[in-house]
Amino acid sequence: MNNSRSIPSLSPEQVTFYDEFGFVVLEPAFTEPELDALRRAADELLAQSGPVLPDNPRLQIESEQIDAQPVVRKIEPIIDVVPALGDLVYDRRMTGPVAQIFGEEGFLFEDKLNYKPPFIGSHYPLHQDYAYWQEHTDRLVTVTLLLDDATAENGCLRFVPGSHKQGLMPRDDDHPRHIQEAIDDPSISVDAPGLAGSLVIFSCYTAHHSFPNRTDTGRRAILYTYNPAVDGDTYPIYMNRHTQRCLDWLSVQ
Ligand SMILES: O=C(O)CCC(=O)C(=O)O
Repeated sequence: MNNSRSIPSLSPEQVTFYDEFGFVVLEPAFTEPELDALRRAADELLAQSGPVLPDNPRLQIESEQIDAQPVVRKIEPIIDVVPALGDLVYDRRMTGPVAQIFGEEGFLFEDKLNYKPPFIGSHYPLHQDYAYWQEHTDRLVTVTLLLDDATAENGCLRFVPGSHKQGLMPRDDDHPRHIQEAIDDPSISVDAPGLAGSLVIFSCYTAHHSFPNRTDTGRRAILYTYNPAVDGDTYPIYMNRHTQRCLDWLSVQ
């Protein structure tokens, strides 16, 4: 764990940008050897998360297959599977910007790794994460660490600038968490590309989505969401329940 406080977090301009638009992309904060180690951790996570079956509670699976094989879209939670992913949670490069935004330290709230695989990586419809988390504090901030370059072509995150100031937006009748189709207009959101090692930080109210990945390389990203320390360490109750369900499922395979 790297808790050095000398690492600069957000500049005044980045704070202003985040306050105004609800997201900010930071220059790469991780070196190539560190990224390689994390990419290996992402591979190990895939290998250790159990069979790629639709009822594996740790996995989301792409609807398209590659060579008639199912392909993982997302794994959640992740920190109990690979120690290097647990070590990253309180790395100051992840938590420094969050502490600056909260004005106090944060606790991990949720952890996941999105794979966005080559050729078949699917889109994410426009949504606000808080729609999923309404029974919790709404002071939640997600730090996305890009393991690969994220581009418009491979389906980088896209945000609706300023949407974090609007509260929860009207949602689809068919899907209680997706923002109404009428609002799901690509022209209201902007690409947030970044080089591998960059951090993409956004509020739980910032509406976001991503387009499919039709390129020949994956676009992996680790997403850790934090809550302010004043709201307590909810992970042992909220997320560990899900972790236990994943472990129980695996134990009977
Ligand atoms: O990785 C992406 O493209 C979107 C991620 C996202 O919106 C989510 O996991 O909630």
